Amino acid sequence: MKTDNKAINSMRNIKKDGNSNASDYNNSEDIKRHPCFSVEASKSYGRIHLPVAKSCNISCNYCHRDYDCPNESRPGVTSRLLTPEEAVARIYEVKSLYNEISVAAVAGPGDSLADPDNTLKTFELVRKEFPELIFCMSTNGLNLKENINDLKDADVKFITVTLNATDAAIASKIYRFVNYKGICYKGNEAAELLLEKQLEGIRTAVSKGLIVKINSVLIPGVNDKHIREMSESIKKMGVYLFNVMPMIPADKSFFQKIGVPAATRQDIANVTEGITGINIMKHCRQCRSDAAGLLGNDISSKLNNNKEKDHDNRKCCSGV
Ligand code: CLF
Ligand code: SF4
Repeated sequence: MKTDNKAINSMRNIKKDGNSNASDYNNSEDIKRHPCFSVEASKSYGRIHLPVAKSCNISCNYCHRDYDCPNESRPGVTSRLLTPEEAVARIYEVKSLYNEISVAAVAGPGDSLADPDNTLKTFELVRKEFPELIFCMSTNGLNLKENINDLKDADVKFITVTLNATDAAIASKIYRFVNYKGICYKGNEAAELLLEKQLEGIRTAVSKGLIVKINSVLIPGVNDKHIREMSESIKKMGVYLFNVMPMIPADKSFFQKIGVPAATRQDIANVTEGITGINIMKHCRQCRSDAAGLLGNDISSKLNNNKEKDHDNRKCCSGV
């Protein structure tokens, strides 16, 4: 299978560059069972998202926190938060409906590392009950570097970072604020800080042997002309997979209010055409933060999930 051979070759090349560790072989085996990293795997293996991450620490202009994080999750649906203990029970519930679950992930509804304790506790509890599951996590990257060792210790193998620009001037049009260690940054300062932390986090994750995917939200008129340049940068960092997703501005988000249009699948095809040297994901479903089952046959609507709206709205220093 083309993608999986590429995966193994990519791992070998990383090893040649001395940029990875002894778990590489196991990692390539894991790719063959990860439905997002292998199209072939997505036909039979499912994933479960455990919505335990309540808060967020940045403000993306396409987001409104009445909804799931659009960086990894489809906006428009509010997921019920789970405690780490409930997350374990959720896996039993999902496996009773579809047993071929290979990946357990934390992907919102806020940022997985805004308050890392719940995320790490969830992985710890799940590992005790389900030793066979591969762990995956998505994040905006702000707190990634400082949590890498804990994530490694928790046996997380796959990390997705949402990186919408590698140019701070472009990033400054995408984020309203960044709240880092209790201090609120805005404008260029926020964009530069977030970008610095994202790049440090990505490089550290790769150097520690984690398999990294970059999600980029394609925002018409904002970062669409920048995607190719980004692909060159992330290739050099050892990122394994690049997933360009169409922006679907959340209801009441800043971009929706000022009329930035949603991107289309054709826009994605146009901007990714001709990119080489990095795997391009083409089967993303922009799933919600409580998604479960096969990518092509989500069973989350069958779960005990009473859609209560109980996750935080973010607060910045100015109370935005
Ligand atoms: Fe979930 Fe993301 Fe892990 Fe997959 S989803 S945290 S890498 S287990 Fe997959 Fe869903 Fe697309 Fe994400 S289809 S939104 S890429
Ligand atoms: Fe919204 Fe935070 Fe996700 Fe950005 S990272 S889309 S602000 S939840």
